Amino acid sequence: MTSKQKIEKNKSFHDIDSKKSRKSNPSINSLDINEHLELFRKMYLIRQFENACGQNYANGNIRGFLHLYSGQEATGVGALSSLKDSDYIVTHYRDHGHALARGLDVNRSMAELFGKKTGLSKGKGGSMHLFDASKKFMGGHAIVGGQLPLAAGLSLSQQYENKDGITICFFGDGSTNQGIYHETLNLAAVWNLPILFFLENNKYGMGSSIDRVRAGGLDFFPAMNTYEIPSMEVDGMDVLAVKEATEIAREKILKDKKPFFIESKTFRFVGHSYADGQKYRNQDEVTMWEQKDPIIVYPKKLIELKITTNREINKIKSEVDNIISDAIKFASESEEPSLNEIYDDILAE
Ligand SMILES: Cc1ncc(C[n+]2csc(CCOP(=O)(O)OP(=O)(O)O)c2C)c(N)n1
Ligand SMILES: [Mg+2]
Repeated sequence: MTSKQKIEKNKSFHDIDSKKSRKSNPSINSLDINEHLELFRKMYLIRQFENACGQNYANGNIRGFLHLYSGQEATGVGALSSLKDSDYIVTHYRDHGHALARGLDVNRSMAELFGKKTGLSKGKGGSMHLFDASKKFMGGHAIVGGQLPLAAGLSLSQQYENKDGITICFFGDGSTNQGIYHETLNLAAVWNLPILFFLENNKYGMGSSIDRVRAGGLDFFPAMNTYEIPSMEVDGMDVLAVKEATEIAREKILKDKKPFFIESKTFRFVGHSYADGQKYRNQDEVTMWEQKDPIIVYPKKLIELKITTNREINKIKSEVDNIISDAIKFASESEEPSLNEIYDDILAE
């Protein structure tokens, strides 16, 4: 039985045996080689983008806060690969991975981090505010949990205007102790909004481990019973599992006309932000999660199964490395925003 059938069989999505779904190999044969390579390409693009951001932060080209997505690539790429052009995306401040997975321009993303005029938000938003309405990518939000009601509003517009599509809202475990999290879940359930709540549970909110700050255990998805929102857990280090889970969730949302909740168990390999000594976790834990690194594990599996070759993987890597070098060049050579524009695009009521 495939994991999809297994999930369908469950009346309640809360019953899913997470251990089995983690071990299962969801749909490796249901994708063709190009789809596999595209998933790998996107994950590798994100990792290299983040590595380049780290270097350019250290040398002063990028300023302000910098939160890297390294380690969580399978989650962002898996989820966004199952969405359609008609779907809205709203996310938190750890947003570079989602932006690149959605296909936002790499040069303009990097230029935004460099604070340049050519950036996605004209250089005035920076790392936490990547935005591209033409791709229905509605930010990049710095206030923890602040994106949840915005996403609910977008999904309400889809419902009200009878538009095709759903809204996906990414958020971290840290936002689940914000009042607005519970308010949004409640209202979305009451109004039957076409929204996919997508929790990236990386076990830490800054230096706070969830077992220190959460009542009710390490799993968040069972609590969705309270809101009567169907939910499921997925291995966030397995791009295929996340892709499949999101596909199922999207179909369910549109068919049943109800919200859905996915909890993706993942891990950030780096500190909360660039300047984080990580004294709150030990190296053994990091090393354990690094064994699941999707940038290593996924191509290894594809090569073992003879779906692709080492040569093909290396070719993708060198193409991506060139894209990143070009993006750094583009960002470095772009102009700063002019002082005359400082008050443009600002709305205060
Ligand atoms: C309302 C609010 N409170 C506090 C902060 C400071 N802050 C920034 S990130 C963060 C932790 C969020 O953790 P989580 O949601 O788990 O996301 P992760 O960093 O793990 O991706 C906090 C407390 C903030 N930005 N907004
Ligand atoms: Mg977290």
